[in-house]
Amino acid sequence: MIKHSVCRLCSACCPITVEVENNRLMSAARKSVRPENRQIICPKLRAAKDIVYSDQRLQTPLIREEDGFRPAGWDEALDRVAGKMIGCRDQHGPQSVCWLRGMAADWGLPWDYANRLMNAFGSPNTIGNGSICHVSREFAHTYVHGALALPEIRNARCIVVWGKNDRHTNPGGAEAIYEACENGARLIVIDTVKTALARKADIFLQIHPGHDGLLAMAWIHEIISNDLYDVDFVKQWTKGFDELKRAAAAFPVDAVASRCGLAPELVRQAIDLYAKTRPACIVDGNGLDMQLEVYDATRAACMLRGLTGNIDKPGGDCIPQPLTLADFQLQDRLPPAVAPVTAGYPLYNTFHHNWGRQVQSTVVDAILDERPYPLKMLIVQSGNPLVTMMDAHRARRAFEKLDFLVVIDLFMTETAKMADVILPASSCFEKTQLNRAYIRNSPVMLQEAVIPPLHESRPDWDIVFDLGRRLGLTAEFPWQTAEAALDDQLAPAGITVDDLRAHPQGLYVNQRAYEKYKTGGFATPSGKFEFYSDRLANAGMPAIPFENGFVTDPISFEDQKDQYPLIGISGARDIRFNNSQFRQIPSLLKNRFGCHIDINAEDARQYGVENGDTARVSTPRGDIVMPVKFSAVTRPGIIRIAWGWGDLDPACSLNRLTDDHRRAPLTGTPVGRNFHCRIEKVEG
Ligand SMILES: Nc1nc2c(c(=O)[nH]1)N[C@H]1C(S)=C(S)[C@@H](COP(=O)(O)OP(=O)(O)OC[C@H]3O[C@@H](n4cnc5c(=O)[nH]c(N)nc54)[C@H](O)[C@@H]3O)O[C@H]1N2
Ligand SMILES: Nc1nc2c(c(=O)[nH]1)N[C@H]1C(S)=C(S)[C@@H](COP(=O)(O)OP(=O)(O)OC[C@H]3O[C@@H](n4cnc5c(=O)[nH]c(N)nc54)[C@H](O)[C@@H]3O)O[C@H]1N2
Ligand code: SF4
Ligand SMILES: [Mo]
Repeated sequence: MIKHSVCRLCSACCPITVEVENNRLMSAARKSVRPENRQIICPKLRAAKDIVYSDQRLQTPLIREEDGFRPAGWDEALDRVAGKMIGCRDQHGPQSVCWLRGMAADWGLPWDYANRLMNAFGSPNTIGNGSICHVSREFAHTYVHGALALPEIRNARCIVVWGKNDRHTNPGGAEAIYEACENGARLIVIDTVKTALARKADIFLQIHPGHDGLLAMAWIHEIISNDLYDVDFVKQWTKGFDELKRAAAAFPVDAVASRCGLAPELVRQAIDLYAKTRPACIVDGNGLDMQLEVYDATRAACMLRGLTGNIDKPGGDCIPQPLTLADFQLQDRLPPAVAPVTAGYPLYNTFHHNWGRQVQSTVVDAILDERPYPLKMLIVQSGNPLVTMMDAHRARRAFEKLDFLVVIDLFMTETAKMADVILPASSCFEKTQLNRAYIRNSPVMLQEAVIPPLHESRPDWDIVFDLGRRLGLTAEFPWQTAEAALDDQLAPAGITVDDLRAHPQGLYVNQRAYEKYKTGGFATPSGKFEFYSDRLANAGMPAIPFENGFVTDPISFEDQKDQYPLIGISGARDIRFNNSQFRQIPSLLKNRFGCHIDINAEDARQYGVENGDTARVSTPRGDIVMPVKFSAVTRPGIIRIAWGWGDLDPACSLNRLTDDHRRAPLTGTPVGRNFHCRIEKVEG
């Protein structure tokens, strides 16, 4: 039987068909509008069966004893967790218990469940990892044009891909780019690495890492000073043009290009192409997210959409039409006196009333340094922070200091190994939920349970609801099925799970509309496209990006570059894996292919390493050991290091090198992606 669903093996959330026989998943395929021979194959999805039926999956709850883990039943395991939560609350206050979510939790409808549980329990500390993922960028979009804009790539005539590598991270997006280019669209890629997309680009700006904010301001300046902007749109629909013009004047192309390692002429060509081709869209990505200047850099890039009038136009950057949903979080149940541990980072507490608090680094601060107060118990759901957080050694020290650690996962990760209780979660093919990607815009598509939960595993919603009831919150968690909860959440949108099931290709709740600002304005305080933000100014933050200039050292450990002369960049994301996941799947692991350091032959000569050698890379935080491979993907002076390998081999765990100390003041984003380092050959 063929079933329709959405894949959540990674955050791309692709629509898929799944072949099921006798409740067994046989195969799965991504739906694509491209002819079969031009589709991008996703190896993760192709390995769905290997992942789901892996003998490495956690099968029962596990409880730690003196001599290791023993299998336990759900009643015992959940009662143990609930008992510890209540014990911690009695002894240290409810805020000492923290729920930490990773990216596999999705930011969709289930997002509210853990918040609901923790708010009713009394702790403000339901924390996500958005400060290093896309959420700071989403804040920037929201402050400028009211919502995260969705580029309508297929209809664009010019596409700017800025710090995003869809060929490996979002095959549907990459296919749209290829299709648009085949139909004559022009492609500009801004990346530190010569990616597959960069090789296809009409113009490739191989930018020095961490300097994108400078470049965006130079684009703004050049577009304004050459009168390439959309005068009507700017006059009618924007706020703060004169202030922006003044601030951007400090970023002339020649000076900026030199700091970014780019030829000024090439930068001018790119600006000219973008500004003179309509419609044009900007596809921004995680290359911008893990930077010190993430917020202002992405804000500046967003402003280009308004300057050129490409916002909310067909083939431009469209404002989504999200579903109206019931708020499930029970925020009013929180005692107001206790601030969350993220309180020091203003945007993550003030931005969005039910979506903030995503500075996971503050969890480590609170455990280790007891600031602003100690956290004693952590429940980690859908994340593997000991591999994926910056400064892995520091994160480990924090986890060692905890009184009690619970991990909800499918596999025995480096994080799960430290747990007191492990709860086995069902995979994305075994649970029904509605992802963030589909509450944001139509068509709305349901992620369906296509097979029943394997072994003793349970879907995350079921684990949270059951735990809630064991904490005495029976009225708050009345639902016995995912569908019952989803229907209550969807009620204000006027749709039900059954409606979604009746539309496996997607349900249009809102018919696609453009230039919606003409009737409703932008969802900003002024209703305008905001170059200037009163909201930020009132909070004492830069109202215009970089109005106080650009930092001189956006790369970690720049002050120690005498000892650490190279720049390491953390990547690449490999289409076979998702962050730290899937190295235990032999059909994807392929003899560790991809676990290497890309180094330029020139640098290799200078530092005495040969192709195929094993090398040690070190920073002030730690070191890793990996094979080196000669490649021309980076410029001399920059090496690219594979990441996410820490479960397979802790010696290859890239985040042993990264820094969690220096962070963006507004968003708490650590400057982890780019760092100074050194390399040396390991003998023998
Ligand atoms: N150096 C470096 N560090 C980075 C990044 C980088 O580029 N470089 N990227 C950063 C980014 S953007 C992110 S989002 C983070 C990601 O960091 P994490 O959120 O830690 O992501 P994953 O490594 O994907 O871990 C997800 C875990 O959830 C489990 N899991 C999968 N599906 C489910 C499920 O349905 N339920 C439950 N309960 N568990 C499930 C998986 O087995 C896995 O252990 O890493 C960040 N860290
Ligand atoms: N296969 C696979 N898919 C994934 C993931 C995965 O690990 N594997 N992870 C998922 C997650 S959590 C996320 S957040 C998304 C992220 O997906 P993307 O947004 O595509 O992010 P990345 O691939 O990390 O980085 C994008 C590009 O930024 C470049 N870059 C690095 N530093 C800089 C810089 O300073 N400036 C510029 N301009 N570019 C820079 C990198 O070289 C890379 O080509 O992918 C998701 N999908
Ligand atoms: S890219 Fe692959 S793993 Fe990610 S959602 Fe799409 S099909 Fe699934
Ligand atoms: Mo992410």
